[in-house]
Amino acid sequence: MHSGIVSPKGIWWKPAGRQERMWVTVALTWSLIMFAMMPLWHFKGGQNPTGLRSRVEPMAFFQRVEQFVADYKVGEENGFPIVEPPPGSDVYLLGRMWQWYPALRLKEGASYTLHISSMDLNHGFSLFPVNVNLQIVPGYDYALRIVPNKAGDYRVICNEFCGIGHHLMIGKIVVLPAQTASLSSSAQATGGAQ
Ligand SMILES: [Cu+2]
Repeated sequence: MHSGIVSPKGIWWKPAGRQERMWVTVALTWSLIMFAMMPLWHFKGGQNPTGLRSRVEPMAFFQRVEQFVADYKVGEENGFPIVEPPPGSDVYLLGRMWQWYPALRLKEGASYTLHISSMDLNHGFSLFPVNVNLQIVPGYDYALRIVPNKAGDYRVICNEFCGIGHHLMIGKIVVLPAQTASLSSSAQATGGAQ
């Protein structure tokens, strides 16, 4: 019978063969490279979020979103507001079962502070077709300083399973080319008056 206390009899240990040593060396080297990549990527990867985050009650966040929509709404699509905030402003995006609210229209080359939060449960923000992924957690205002660098039609897809309508949870962000005349000047005027 084998026991962890009694040492086994006979020659039970042989030095590793050439192939085994080679593969252990390969695996060890690779794991050390990957280990070094973690801190390296933190400093060189250029992918870290800007780290502006704070706690917020879902209803308080909802009110900010509603104010944002009222201030900068420029149109509607199937009853869904399209919002074009002026460059430099705070932009709000709300995730809830099962939509991203509202649709955003941003300008290429302009900088914004994008606030994202959830009303109900965890959602995943992924920006298609570029590779941006964030966890959206209720109770937290997750803010990012962003500069859209390429005009186009983007989709926000929820990548965290959130129920029966999860696959329908698709939002819209349109980035207008830098030279386009802004539609928000009138919205800004009404926003300022409120
Ligand atoms: Cu979701």
